[in-house]
Amino acid sequence: MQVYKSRMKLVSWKSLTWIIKRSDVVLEVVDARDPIATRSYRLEKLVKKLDKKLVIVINKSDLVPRHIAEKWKKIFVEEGIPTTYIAANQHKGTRILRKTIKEVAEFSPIVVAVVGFPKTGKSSIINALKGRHSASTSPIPGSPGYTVQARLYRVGRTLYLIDTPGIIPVEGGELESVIRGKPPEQLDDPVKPAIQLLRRALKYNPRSVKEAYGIEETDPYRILELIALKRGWRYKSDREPLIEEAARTIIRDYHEAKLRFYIPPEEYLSRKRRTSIV
Ligand SMILES: Nc1nc2c(ncn2[C@@H]2O[C@H](COP(=O)(O)OP(=O)(O)OP(=O)(O)O)[C@@H](O)[C@H]2O)c(=O)[nH]1
Ligand SMILES: [Mg+2]
Repeated sequence: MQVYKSRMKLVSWKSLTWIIKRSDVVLEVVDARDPIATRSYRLEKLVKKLDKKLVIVINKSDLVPRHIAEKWKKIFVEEGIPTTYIAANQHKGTRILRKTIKEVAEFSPIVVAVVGFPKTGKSSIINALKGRHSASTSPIPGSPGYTVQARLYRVGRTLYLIDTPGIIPVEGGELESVIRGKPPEQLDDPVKPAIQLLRRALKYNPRSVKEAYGIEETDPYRILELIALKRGWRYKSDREPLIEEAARTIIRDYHEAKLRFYIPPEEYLSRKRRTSIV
């Protein structure tokens, strides 16, 4: 297994502000599997303050049923934000995205900043809009190909896209901050987030663990042990299962969508209803 020791670079809010100031439209890229945890209210506020146009792009929509992507789109549109969904790696949804960008921008040429948490598919969206692979991409945070610095790409004659490194994931809840903020190799404790991921996977798609690992077990800790044993990962000292390595595998497999589940929009809606009553 390859281990990437390089320090991951994220975009600072200072440079993000600089980039947004120079843009007309900001695409906030979220992951269709969990759009709320990969959404940044801080970014949305910043875009509003700088008087720029915001578009939410729900990417990786191939990983959720179509009606789920539609529902998320409806939710965000009702919140007043133009939204489209896309499967960037399959170049699906690009025509509507292009149309949405042109509708919200008031003039041409249009400068568009593509912004979002690490690994939401910002660079893939640029490639999909360009129609060929120009921006480098990668599956795991910090692995070779992730975006290290902002870069401008031209698409056609009137569209300029700025690719950016991931935003520091401080808001998406602890799990997203941990798994998107560092390469899995650099996590001091990969077991805690992996257990959280497994709990979610089992809750939202009870078959996910069986499908990914052929293991029929519902205790997350035991699942880690079984994965380690299956792959022969043991501590040299006492031959106990090396669960840290199994935990890193879980995190990688979530990024690569081998561990498949998604958060249903209803959960967000009922939470919203509850908090608006209080
Ligand atoms: N299933 C699926 N995978 C996608 C999609 N778009 C991108 N990916 C994958 O997600 C991973 C991350 O994509 P990138 O385009 O590198 O994401 P990024 O947001 O630019 O990542 P950073 O630059 O590291 O912040 C890659 O492995 C892509 O192949 C999509 O629509 N569907
Ligand atoms: Mg990138």
